[in-house]
Amino acid sequence: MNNKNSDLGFSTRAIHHGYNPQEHQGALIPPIYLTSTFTFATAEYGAGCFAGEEPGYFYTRIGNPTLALLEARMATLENGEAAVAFGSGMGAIAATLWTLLRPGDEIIVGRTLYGCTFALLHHGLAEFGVKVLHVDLTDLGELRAAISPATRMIYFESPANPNMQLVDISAVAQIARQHPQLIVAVDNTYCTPYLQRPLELGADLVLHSATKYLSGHGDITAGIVVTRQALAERIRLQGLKDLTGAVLSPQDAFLLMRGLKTLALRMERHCANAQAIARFLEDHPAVATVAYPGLASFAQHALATQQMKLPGGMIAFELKGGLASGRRFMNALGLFSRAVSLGDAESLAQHPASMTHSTYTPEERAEHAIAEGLVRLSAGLEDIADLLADIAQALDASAEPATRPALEVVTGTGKALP
Ligand code: 4LM
Repeated sequence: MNNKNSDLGFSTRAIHHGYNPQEHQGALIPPIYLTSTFTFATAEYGAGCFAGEEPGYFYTRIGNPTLALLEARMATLENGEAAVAFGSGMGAIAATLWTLLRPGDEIIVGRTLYGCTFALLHHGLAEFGVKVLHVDLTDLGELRAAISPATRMIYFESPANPNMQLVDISAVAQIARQHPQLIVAVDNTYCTPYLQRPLELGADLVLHSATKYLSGHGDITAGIVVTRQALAERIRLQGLKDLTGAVLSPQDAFLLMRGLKTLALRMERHCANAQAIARFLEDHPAVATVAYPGLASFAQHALATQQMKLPGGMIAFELKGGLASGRRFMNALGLFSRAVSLGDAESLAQHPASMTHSTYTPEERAEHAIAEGLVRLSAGLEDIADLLADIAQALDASAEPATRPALEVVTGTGKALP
């Protein structure tokens, strides 16, 4: 198989890129290099490796052939020069920010971010002298006004976790181009490169929690950064090697590559299921709001169509009965699991204000557009009729007991699993 970033299609590269069985005893599946260290033929060669003068592996925290194959595949799928793998999404984010920011620097971030990213910025970097500025990136005038000579990075999620707000990646990148010191970093976890490729839209760096759709089976934690070669090397040698040590295990890199092979197929199904669920919720009388980029009613539907291949597998919605109804809805689910994380084969439901975004204070959630009653769904790969039936019965059970139809069973338990 040709190892170059060629004209081959997305899935072909996800399955074959960077691997030639004939170089590995004919093994169809790449071997796992399950080793923490590598031997040196001579002391001089080992010294050369450490000095960066010899090619070759010397310690898995810095590099490993299994991790290198995963990194090559992620780089080609995001259409970037190089990638660095990490033991979690937070490992990737922390290593990148600690490498690229110094005391006195400023970072502009989107209005809404995943809870632990928010905590890293405000309880980590800010306490080490980095100024964190939240900007509504849908207002490009506000962005222009916020950039100062000390700004080093613009960092955001699109769609944002959990409220689904989008950012026009091309527009932000165009503004950033006028400031050569600026790096535009996009957390592409919700989309994966199958739905959205920020580097092609002008961003400098893409990050992922590969725990989610990329691996796709809820059995590992992993993270990835894709960017230019020189920047990737800096992040590897500082952020990964020295500042966090957040290395991915070769076994988990293998599972992640196994997940990548079916990424396109899975994303198509996640998106189709989410679209059907969003439509169902929108038409239901108990539902107050639904945020899903594939709905015509979604405020940024046009932008979604422009920069995303499909609208994704995540939905945020609120019930008319607010938080109390949301809790009853969640407790009544039978097929959906009550769990954080996303992008698994299993459909998941969680409550951001008390779970993934409990790192924000209630006042901060209000300021950052995270409603207390918001429920987040990750549409899995199950049959859509079963998912809709589960949601329908849980919505019925979410009504206040006094307002439920008289003959309805009040236990509110979900559909039992076999
Ligand atoms: C969750 N999310 O939302 P690790 N970036 C984004 C994320 O959603 C996450 C991370 C980074 C959730 C986890 C419990 C947009 C995580 C962090 O969990 O460190 O792989 O990724 O449910």
